[in-house]
Amino acid sequence: MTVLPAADAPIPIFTTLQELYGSLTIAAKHAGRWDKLVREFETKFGHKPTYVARAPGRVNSHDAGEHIDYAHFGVFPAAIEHDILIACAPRPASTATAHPDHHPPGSVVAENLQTRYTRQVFTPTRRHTLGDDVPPDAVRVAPWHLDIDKSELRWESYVKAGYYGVLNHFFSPSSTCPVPVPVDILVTGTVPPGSGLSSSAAMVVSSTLAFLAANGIFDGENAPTKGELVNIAMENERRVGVNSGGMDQSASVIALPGSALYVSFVPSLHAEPIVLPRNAVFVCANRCVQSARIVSNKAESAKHQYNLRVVETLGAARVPLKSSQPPILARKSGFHRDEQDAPREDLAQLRKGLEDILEGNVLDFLLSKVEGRTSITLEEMIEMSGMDEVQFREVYLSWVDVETTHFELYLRAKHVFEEALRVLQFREVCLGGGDDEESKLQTLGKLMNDSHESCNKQFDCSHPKVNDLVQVARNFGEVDTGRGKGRVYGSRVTGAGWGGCIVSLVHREDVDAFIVHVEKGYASYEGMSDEDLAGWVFATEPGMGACVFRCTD
Ligand code: NG1
Repeated sequence: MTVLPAADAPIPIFTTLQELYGSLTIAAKHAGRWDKLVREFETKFGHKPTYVARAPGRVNSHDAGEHIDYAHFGVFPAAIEHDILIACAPRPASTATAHPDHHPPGSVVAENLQTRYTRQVFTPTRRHTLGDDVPPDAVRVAPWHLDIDKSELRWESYVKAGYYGVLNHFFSPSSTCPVPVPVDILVTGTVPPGSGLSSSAAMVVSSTLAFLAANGIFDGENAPTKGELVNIAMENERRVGVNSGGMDQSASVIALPGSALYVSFVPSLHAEPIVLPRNAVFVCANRCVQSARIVSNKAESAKHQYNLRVVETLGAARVPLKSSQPPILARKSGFHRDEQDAPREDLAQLRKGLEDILEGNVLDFLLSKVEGRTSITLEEMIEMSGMDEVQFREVYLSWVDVETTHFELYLRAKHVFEEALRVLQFREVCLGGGDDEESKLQTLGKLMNDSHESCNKQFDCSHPKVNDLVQVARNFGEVDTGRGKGRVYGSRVTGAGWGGCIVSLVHREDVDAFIVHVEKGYASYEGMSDEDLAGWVFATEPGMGACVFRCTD
């Protein structure tokens, strides 16, 4: 039997929850939500769903690899059990009378099980970008368009973002699919929004899958592979204003139960499932405030947080080009290009290159010439880049909204290279057969702690409250569990940061005690019900990536 590389495998289609979750126990835990979703769909729309699309959130795992995916360095995420489910079906002509105005081809009626999210109805149109005198044919073949309101965070924007890619990839005039069908969808989810656990990618991936399924694309030859779905989902996510890397989409789509994924982006997307040490359990704890990236990509904070880091990181990669520094600094962009025949990245060479950079004084080039500060002004950055201002603005600033007087290239680059090296070390420890389990866990924990220090001090993407939570988690190492000192090996912020979740590496036998310790020790959890706490602090095993469930009677 030929084993397909993980990214080339087809999107799985299941008809039982046990197969889907890979475990009867987990399936039983979730069966109630699935039943409710299917029942509510019928109540709301008057017909049954044909498919449920599922996409999980992500923890960056097990763990090093924060803020390096958009610089095209490999990352090490895993999918979590928390997921977004979207029940969907083509709207039968017989129910058109229920929605008389909403039955044109491709129209969508979108509902959410959370009552605070209201029903949304929208229809894509073809939008040309030519002048006023447009021949009718030009409109017919123009790209599909959906209005996405980027001025505020709206739940349906993620649904529309997923649909956008389906329309433009599968319903182009040259494609074999004629016109999109009208679709009804119902959304529910358990990924806490804005927590660094990738709720946005899970929404976009599941929406993409739902529209593919409702349009019968899984029934034909056009069904995308997992890798293709990642690329479509990444493009889709950019429609909501985030120029993110591909880590979240890769984990959400390609993940396999029991493994984390080493995802590399150069020369093209490649995912390698890697089994973690047997006793390694990762526990997420939420600082109870949403991550800045999520609430902000269109609003204030992204301008001086996530999006600014993207510009600083790309700028740091660009600047040394002028001074003919090692080509490793010039990571190839656009990893989604299909370069299947290109040789895989040589990780030993990459590691050696990173070590050389970090040991030498290559990065000093990025330091400010002004005594006492490391950051540089825009003018200085343009000057160092060797580009003229118009060119520089076009390449680095025209597509992103940033607000700053200074750019911190040196510290950001140092974080990126050190973090990229930690990911390779993390991967090697997991793969290495030699060491005993305990010393493996200790090494992984140290890498996580180092990663947190770097996120906090060099990348400036932590938060005082997140640091408090990390400290509470690490203090478990001083607690007597009755079996000796608590075995927490490392703790760090996960995801974009500036709030959100931390993730801790804990010995399997100590997980329950660790959770109690964190729940009691972190001041913001005081007075919360057990049910709420269960949503804020939870252990997670690497879970299954996105899939489609075919509903049968
Ligand atoms: P979260 O915080 O889960 O949204 C974001 C980016 C990732 C990656 C991390 C930082 C999105 C969808 N995801 O993750 O690509 O850059 O931050 O490592 O924006």
